[in-house]
Amino acid sequence: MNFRLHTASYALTIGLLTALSSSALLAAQADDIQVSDPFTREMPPGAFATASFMTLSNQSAQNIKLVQASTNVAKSAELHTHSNNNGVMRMRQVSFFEIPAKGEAKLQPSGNHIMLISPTQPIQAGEHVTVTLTFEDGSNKQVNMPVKSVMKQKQHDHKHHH
Ligand SMILES: [Cu+2]
Repeated sequence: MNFRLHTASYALTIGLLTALSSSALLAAQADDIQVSDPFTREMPPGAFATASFMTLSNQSAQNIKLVQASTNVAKSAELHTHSNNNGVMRMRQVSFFEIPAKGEAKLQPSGNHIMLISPTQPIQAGEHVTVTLTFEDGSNKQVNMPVKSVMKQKQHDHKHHH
């Protein structure tokens, strides 16, 4: 072993440690979130908004907040929750959905959902739309999802307020 080789292996070790620690520090929240069963509800004729649903699973040991959403098929997207006031379902905008560490958050009809507002094109069953999720650290996740017809939801939609 000569001195030069020692120096090289030392530098390599330091380099590996640096790479490992910086990748751990820079791990994006979007990479810790897995999305399953995403879908967007078909928009009835004349409607000005529809909603997207999915299950978000957090693989990490930290709670992660979903703070924003956007889509390629509507002017804006908002995070909404539902509350039941004496039998009347009402929606309101919230600033985040929290996905618990090693847990999941379900976005589902009559619960939390992503509201797609002012669609820029018809959103019909059989099509696909993309919803981009933004997490607290600024990292993004694009979710491609089918549009499904959910006629049973129609009655419920009439009680939505925007
Ligand atoms: Cu809504």
